[in-house]
Amino acid sequence: MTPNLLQADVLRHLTFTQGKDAPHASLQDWRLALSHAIRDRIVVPWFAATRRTWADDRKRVCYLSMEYLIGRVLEDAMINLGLYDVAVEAMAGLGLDLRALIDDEPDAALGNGGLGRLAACFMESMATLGCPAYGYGIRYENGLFRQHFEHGRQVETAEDWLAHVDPWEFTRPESAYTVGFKGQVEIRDGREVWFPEETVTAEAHDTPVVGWQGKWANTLRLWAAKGTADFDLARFNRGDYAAAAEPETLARTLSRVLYPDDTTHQGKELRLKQEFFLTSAALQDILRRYLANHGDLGALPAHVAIQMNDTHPAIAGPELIRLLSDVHGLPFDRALEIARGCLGFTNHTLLPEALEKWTMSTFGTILPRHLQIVERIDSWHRRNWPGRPHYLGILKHGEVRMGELAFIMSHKVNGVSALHSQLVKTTLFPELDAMHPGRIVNQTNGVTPRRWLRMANRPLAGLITRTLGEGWEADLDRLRGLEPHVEDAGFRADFAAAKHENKVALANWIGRETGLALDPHAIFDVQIKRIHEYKRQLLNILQTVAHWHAIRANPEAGWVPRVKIFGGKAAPGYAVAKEIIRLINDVAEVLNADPVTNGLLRVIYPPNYNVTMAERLIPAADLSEQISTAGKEASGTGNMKFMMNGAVTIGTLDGANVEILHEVGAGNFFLFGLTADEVARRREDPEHARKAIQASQPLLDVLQMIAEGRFSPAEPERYHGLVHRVWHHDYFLVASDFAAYHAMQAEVDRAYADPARWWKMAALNTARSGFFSSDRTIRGYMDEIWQTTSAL
Ligand code: 26V
Repeated sequence: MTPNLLQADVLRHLTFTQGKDAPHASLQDWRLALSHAIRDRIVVPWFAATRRTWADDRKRVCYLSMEYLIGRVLEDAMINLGLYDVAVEAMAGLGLDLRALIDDEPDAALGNGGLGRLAACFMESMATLGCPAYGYGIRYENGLFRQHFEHGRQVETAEDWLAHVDPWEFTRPESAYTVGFKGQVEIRDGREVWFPEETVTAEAHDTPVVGWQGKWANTLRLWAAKGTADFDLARFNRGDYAAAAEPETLARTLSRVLYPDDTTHQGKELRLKQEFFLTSAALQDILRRYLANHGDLGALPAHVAIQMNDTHPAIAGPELIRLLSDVHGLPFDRALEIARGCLGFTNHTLLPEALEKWTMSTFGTILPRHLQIVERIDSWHRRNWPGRPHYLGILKHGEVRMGELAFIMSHKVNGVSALHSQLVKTTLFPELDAMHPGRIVNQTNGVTPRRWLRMANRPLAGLITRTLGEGWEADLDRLRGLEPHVEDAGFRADFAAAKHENKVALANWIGRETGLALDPHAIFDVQIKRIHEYKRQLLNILQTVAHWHAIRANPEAGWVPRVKIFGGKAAPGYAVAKEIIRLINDVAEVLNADPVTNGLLRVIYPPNYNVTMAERLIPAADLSEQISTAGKEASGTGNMKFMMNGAVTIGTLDGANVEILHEVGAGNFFLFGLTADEVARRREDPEHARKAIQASQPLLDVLQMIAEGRFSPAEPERYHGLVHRVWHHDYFLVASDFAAYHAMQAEVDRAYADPARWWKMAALNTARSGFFSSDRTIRGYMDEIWQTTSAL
C-alpha cells in the first residue's frame, strides 16, 4: 500500500460513497472517505478468516455482552494494518492533517466502564490471536451519556454517536430474527409451545474487528430492534398517523439506550427485555450457522463456546434449552447437558447491589416459558445434588437469581483476578463451589497493548522498538528485555523524555480545554474510573486537601509540585457519587485560585471522561491511583494500562493490584491500607471511623474545613451530610485508610525527588507489565474454558 494508492481510494470513496466533490467536502466527509478506504483493507482478511473457519469447521467463540466500550476505530485500525504512516502522507498530499481526521471520530461508547472496555480489548485480542469469534451485543442508538459540570455539579446529556453514519458497520437486513415477549405457553402434540404476545425483529449490524498486522479479523455483531408488525395501514388511512407508528416506536426502544447505572440493579422490565433481545437473537444466529453444515445438535459444544459477560446474558441457559427442546425437539435433560457444554460465565463484581435478581412475577410475565424452564433447571439441580442446602436455589423468596442460574448452567465460571476468583469461591458461591469443585477458575484480566501502548503512547512505543526491535506488541513478555536497561542512565533519560513529551501534550490539551496552565515537571497523579464510593475518590480528594493545608502551613518546605487529575462519570441516580464530584470541583476551584499553593498543587477534573480521554491521560501519568477498599474492586484494568505506560501505582491490595505488585516487586509500588480480611474485621468495630479520625490530626482538620464551608462559602452547610457520613457510616473505610495513604503520598514525593530512583521504578513498571496483555488472558480462556485453538 503506497500513499498514492490510499489517496486514490479515499478520493474514490469521497466521490462515490459520500457523493461529495473534493472542494466542498467537510472534515467529516474526508474522515468517512478515509474510514471506508481503511475498512476496504479489513474486508480482505475478514473474508479470508471467515472462509478458513468454515473450511476447517473450526470451533467458534461467541462472546455475549450487553456492553462494548470501543472508543474510536480509525486510528486503531490503521495501526493494526500498518497503514498509519502511509495515511499521514496520503492525507497530507490532499492538504489534510491525519490527526484532525482521527479527532473528528466520535467514541463508540456502548458501555459503562470496566466490563465493557474489557469486552472491546478481548475482541481485539481474539482477532490478533486468530481465535475464530463473534462478539454479540446491542447497537444502542444512545451510548453512555455525556457529562458536563454546572457550578461543579454533573449534568447529563444524551449521547448520539449514530447521528452521523458509522462508517465501520455493515447493515445486514437479511440476517434478522424474531424475538418474542409475554404471551402464554400451550401444549401442542405433547410439547410446550410459547405463543408470545409481542414480537420484535433483531437486525444484524456487523463491524469487522481486525487484529495486529491484519492477519485475522472477527465480527462484532450488534442487534438493532425493529418492529415486526407490518405498518398499520388501516389506522394510517383512518388518519391515526401516530398510532400507526406505535408498534415500531415501541420495538425500537429496546435498542435505544444503554443503562447507565453499573452498580444498582433496579429490576426494570425494559432491561430484562434488552437482555433477552440480545441473547435470543445471538442464540438463534448461532444455531442457524451451526445447522447450515451440521445435523447433530448433540455435537454443538464441540463447535461453539458461548461466554456470558456477567449475568446480563444469563437467560442464555434457559433460552438455549428452549430452542433445543421446544423448537428442535430434544429431550429436556439432553438439551440442558448440551447447553451446559457450551456455556461459560464470567463474574465481574461482588457488590451485592449489582447482582441481578428478577421478581418471579416480572420474569414470568415477560418470559413465561423461561420461568417454567428455570423451575425445571432448579429441580434438576436439586435432584442431582440432593445435599444442596435448602436456602440455596435459583428461585428463592419469589425471585429468580441470575448468578445462581448462570453458575448452574455453565461448565466453567470465572473471576477476573486471582483475589477476586478466590472471593467468588469463598463469599459468593461457597456451597455451589463445594458441589461443583473445579468449576470456578481464574482468568486475570488484561488490556490490549496495541491500543493502550503502541497507539496511545508513541514516544514510549518508539523507545521500546528502538531498544528491543520490532514485534513486541504481539509478544508483550518481551518487555522484560527492558529490565537490564533500567540501570543505564541514558535509557532512563530517554524513558523520562518520552513521559515528558506526553505530559507536555496533555498540559497543552488541558490548557486549551480549561484555560489552566500545568507544570509538566510536577507529578501527574491520575485517578480515572467511574465514580463509586468503593473506588474512594473521596479518600483522594480528602488527602489533597490535607496536602494543601500542609503546604499553606509551610510554603517554603521544598514541596514536590503535584497535579491531581480526576476523571469519571457518576450514575445519574447515584446521589452520593454526585456529591463527591461536586466536592472535587469545589476543592479544585479554591485550590487552583490560591496564589500561595497553586504553583505546587493543582486539581484538574476534565468533564466527560471516555476512552479517548483515557488515551490522552494514561501515557502522561506518573502516579496511578488504585485505592479501592480491599475486596471491592474485582480486578481493575485501568491499573494495568497505567503500569504498561510507566506510571507507578499507589494502591491497596485489591483486585489485580495484588498481581501487579507481585510482577513489579514491592520496591516499585506504593502499597498502603487494610487488606480484605482486615477490612472485614475492622467493620466489626462500630467506632472504627471515629477512632481513625481522632487519631489523625490532618484528617480532623480536613473534615473540619469541609464542614465549615471552606470549599462552599456560598453554602457552608453543603457538605454536612458528607462529613457526617465519614464520621458515622464510613462503610468503605476512608477514615481507617487515610493516615496510611497520606503517609504513602509523602513517600511518593520523596521517590519523585530522586530521579534515578523514580525513573528506574517507572521503567520497571513497563518492563514487567507483559503479563497484563489481554492476549495472555484470551489464551487462558481458550485453553481452560473454550477448548479452542488459534487458526493462525
Ligand atoms: C451491572 C449492572 C446492573 C444492572 C444495570 C446495568 C449494569 C451494568 C453493568 C453492571 C456490572 C458492572 C460490573 C463491572 O463493570 N465490573 C468491573 O469489571 C471489570 C472487568 O472485569 C473489572 O476490571 C472491574 O474491577 C469491575 O468493577
